[in-house]
Amino acid sequence: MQTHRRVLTLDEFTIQELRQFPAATGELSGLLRDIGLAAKRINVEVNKAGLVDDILGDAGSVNVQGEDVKKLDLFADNQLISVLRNGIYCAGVASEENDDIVVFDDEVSNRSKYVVLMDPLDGSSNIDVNTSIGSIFSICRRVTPLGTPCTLQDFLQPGVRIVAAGYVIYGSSTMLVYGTRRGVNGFTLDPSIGEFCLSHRRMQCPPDGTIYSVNHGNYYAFNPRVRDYIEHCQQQKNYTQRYVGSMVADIHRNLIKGGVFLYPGTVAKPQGKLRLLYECNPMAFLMEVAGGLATDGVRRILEVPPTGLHQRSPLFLGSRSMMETLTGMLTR
Ligand code: AHM
Repeated sequence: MQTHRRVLTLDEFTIQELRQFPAATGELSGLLRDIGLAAKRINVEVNKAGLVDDILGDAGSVNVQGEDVKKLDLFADNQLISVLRNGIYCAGVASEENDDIVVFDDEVSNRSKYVVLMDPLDGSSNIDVNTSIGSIFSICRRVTPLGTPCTLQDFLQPGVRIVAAGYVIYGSSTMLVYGTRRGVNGFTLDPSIGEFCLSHRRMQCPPDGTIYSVNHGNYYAFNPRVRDYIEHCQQQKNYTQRYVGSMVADIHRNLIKGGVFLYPGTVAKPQGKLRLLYECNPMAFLMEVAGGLATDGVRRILEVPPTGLHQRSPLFLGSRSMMETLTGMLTR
């Protein structure tokens, strides 16, 4: 008789991991469970886009980055904040959608040792055209004393201090990918039971690849070294260019298939577009744990000292061997 391998849900997986560390308190697992719950709620709304009038389109405001805020951006932000606020594992949140940190200043939250940094809905300019979008998060241990409200200091930590990071991709299927220093694992949402189930165990970015992902429309605004690298890619017979314009989708593909993702600075925007704390750091953390590399062109992304919540950074990340060629060309 054929026996079916039983798949592990996200909760079962985090509990199994916990069992290997009897001293662990389970707070990080609890936080991941909360984020998974918010992701499922966001997924339901994302899937309704196109059917329900009041989901698509602009919310009519501009965020701190100067970008149009979409209604789904706000929905995702509210869901994540409310789940984390109602939980018992998070002291506060920094979100791309909010100017300032959100401090959950109550007795229980003040005792929580973690803070969460997030881009609730990345690639939101793609919502209206039914293209993959994502949520990105990282979790840091706070540096201020437990029992007090968290402060900005807890959020302005370099990426090397990240404890866990991940993303949710709302694509042809919905996946939650998260990593701790022990490894990166991917969970696919099984809509029949409403659970994220382990589908990609111990994800490793192939050491080499053939995909390069960059917005060619900015080619003439890039510095000559970046252009040289793009030309180098064009000259490789087996290379192919893929760019969705939704970093979660672009990086998820490259993580699985091997490749590099570039969002360099331009003449007008030397620091590029992506935010260090909400986008670059979590993706760099995952990529490094999965065996890849991530830099701002010169420095390891995870070592860049944050000076402001919404600071931007150029980003280059992906397969180790391609990244070595790229950084060699950028720094020669
Ligand atoms: P958005 O959330 O406002 O859409 O911006 C973030 C996105 C990233 O996901 C993506 O990599 C980048 O912006 C694409 O920018 P561009 O259109 O300049 O290539």
